[in-house]
Amino acid sequence: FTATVLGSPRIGPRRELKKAVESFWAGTLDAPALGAVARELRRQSWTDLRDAGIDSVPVNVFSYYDQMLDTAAMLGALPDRVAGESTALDRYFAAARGTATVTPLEMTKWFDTNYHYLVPEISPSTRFTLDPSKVLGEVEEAQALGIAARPVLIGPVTFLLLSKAIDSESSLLSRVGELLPLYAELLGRLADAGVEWVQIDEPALVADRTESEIATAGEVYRALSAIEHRPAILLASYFGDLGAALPTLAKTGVEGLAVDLVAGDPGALAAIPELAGKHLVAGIVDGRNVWRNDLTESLTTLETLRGSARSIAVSTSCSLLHVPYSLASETGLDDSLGSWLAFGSEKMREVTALATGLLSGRDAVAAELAGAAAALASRAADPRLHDRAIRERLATLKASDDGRRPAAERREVQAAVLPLPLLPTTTIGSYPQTTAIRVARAALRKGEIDEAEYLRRMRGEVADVIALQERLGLDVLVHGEPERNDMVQYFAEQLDGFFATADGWVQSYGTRCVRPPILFGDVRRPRPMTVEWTSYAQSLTAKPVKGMLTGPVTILAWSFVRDDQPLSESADQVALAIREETVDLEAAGAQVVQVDEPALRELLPLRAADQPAYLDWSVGAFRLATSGVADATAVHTHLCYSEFGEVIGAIAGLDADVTSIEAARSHMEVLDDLNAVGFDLGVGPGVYDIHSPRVPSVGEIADSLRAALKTVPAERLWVNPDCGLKTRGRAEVEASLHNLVAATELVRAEL
Ligand code: THG
Ligand code: ZN
Repeated sequence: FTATVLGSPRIGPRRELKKAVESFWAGTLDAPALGAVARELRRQSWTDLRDAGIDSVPVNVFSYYDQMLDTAAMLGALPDRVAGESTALDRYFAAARGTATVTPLEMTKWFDTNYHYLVPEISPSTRFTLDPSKVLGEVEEAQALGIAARPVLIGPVTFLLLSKAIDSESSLLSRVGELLPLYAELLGRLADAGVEWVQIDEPALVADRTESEIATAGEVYRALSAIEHRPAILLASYFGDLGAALPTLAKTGVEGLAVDLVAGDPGALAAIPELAGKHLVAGIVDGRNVWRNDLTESLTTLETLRGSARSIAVSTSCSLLHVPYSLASETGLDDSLGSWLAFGSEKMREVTALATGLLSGRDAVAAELAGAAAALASRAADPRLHDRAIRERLATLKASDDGRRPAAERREVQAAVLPLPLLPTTTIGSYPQTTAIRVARAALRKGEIDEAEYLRRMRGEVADVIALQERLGLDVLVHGEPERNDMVQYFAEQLDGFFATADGWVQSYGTRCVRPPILFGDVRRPRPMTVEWTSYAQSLTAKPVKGMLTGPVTILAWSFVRDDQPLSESADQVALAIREETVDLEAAGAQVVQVDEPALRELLPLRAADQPAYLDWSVGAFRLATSGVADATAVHTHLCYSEFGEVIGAIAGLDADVTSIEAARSHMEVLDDLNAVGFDLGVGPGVYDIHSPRVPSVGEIADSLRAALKTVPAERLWVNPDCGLKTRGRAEVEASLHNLVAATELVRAEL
């Protein structure tokens, strides 16, 4: 084959799958009807690819929830606790999202993307068995439509490396021998079905791996390629370079290798003599970002690779799961911005144009090359990408800013201007997005109410949340963020340099989607973004109200970013805008300003060698964003997604006066980790898990606090839930916070 993609989005161009699955959960759609929606989405996706000229179409990339969960189901590795559910689909969804009695699998980030996968649990009692029905079913369905189907599997190495070992200390990779016969049987079944190529994904091999892990991967693919009755194997990697694993894998008998030429280095391929016998699937169209491809430059790269491999197919760098379906629905784009972009459907056509150019010469695609070149030229020349004033201000500021005075000095000043009790209580920022809020937002969108009426209703919500917090007796209040949908979208809508899409949905996990804004130009804050809300809330209470902002790293992590300058430069520009906002909040009377960085961990590079530079610029951007306020103003931050690991040292580097952090599920262990890196600032370890609807008792919150006090002196300890409350119901929140305040009073009395 000559043109392909490594995978496709599956949620549906108008999020049809989300709606169908949620209806199934609600009991208003039955399983056969859900199956019909899914089948139609697959048909549409495959025929779109074929019609764009893709001559090998990935199948088995559809999923009702997640591809790792699908793989666990295929290998008989769903946890025992779902066995009681009555159908396979019920067992599948029970593992994904739990039931009244079953806890779901954990969810975590898929490499350095904003997609989350479910973490399979493998215990010594797990007996792997093959259930090939999903993949064989999709192959048959595609073949019936006359589609050249290439089934995609997650490979055994990645499956085990990304799973969680239960009741065992040894590496799960040692169990790969149990999976090999299952993959072997599956390859035979696929060959029986007439499949020519199978794609086996091993993205785990682009992260740092030990020699022994790489050796195991080599053995696995030597064994699988030694099987006689099987399709040709395309071993796929993405999100980076295979590095040391590349020569090992190239020496195995797999027929094809898919490599990421966007995140990885095409130069590394020339040094591998074994590639000469293989089909190289060159991932040169970025599957993670939305910029139109520089087709001329890509063709040059592809032409230089021609000598290294037996044959070359053009592809995306990774699955198109990570970009929206199509530009067609984005009507709010100006002509130039529109011409710079490529979403999923446009990327398919870039792939086929490059394949044609490579096969038949540049003249065959002259119009496509000229179109891309014109778009690139227009982008490079656009004044919105080069704001002299912003760049000069940033340079001056960076040269002159010496950051804040030492934390201990700040603490004294802050305690004098804002006396607080020991163990101050607060919440992270958001309160439940009530039905009234959603109704008002929908009515505004449909033009049923005007902006003034919308604002009036949102101010009513703020007043309710302030009254609630006063009734509960919390110490530092928030306005509750009723006016924000997604926090990143909210800021992007107000900053120059960002485009907020109308319909650019990307799956985040399960049926949940986000619309990442597009950072295309230099960032400027035309006017204050949050000051009116905070000031209004402050006018209703004598207690301090926190200003609530999102930090530069998180804004970038959840956006499509510029590819024409280093991410660190974009981060500094966003930091400058946030800094201006903190200064305005302070001028309006805010004594506490919170700048959240929940995604600090997410952008961490996959390879250790690249991590120090990232931590340096990301921490630098946060400090730039927060060092504009006076010593008397307390800077708070909030981090979530428990596994802090390599970023724990950076948390101290942020130098925030108070850090609230997810800790409830890790039983306060994170506090020991913070101590170990010398962290001595204020800390609010989440005292209960907001991801569950359960109301924590006074006793258990008090126990959490007593546990925290073993590691953190009372003078530095804050009391808060472990994340924002927007996904929770009003009644649970009220009951939980009531207990939080009661527990705090109990423990204060013991001090
Ligand atoms: N915003 C963005 N990215 C994120 C999060 C976020 N990535 C990590 C984490 N939080 C993912 N969590 C969620 C949680 C809920 C939803 C999406 C991602 C969600 N989405 C709505 C849906 O799919 O129905 C749509 C939301 C909207 O209308 O904007 O509920 O917080 N960027
Ligand atoms: Zn959080």
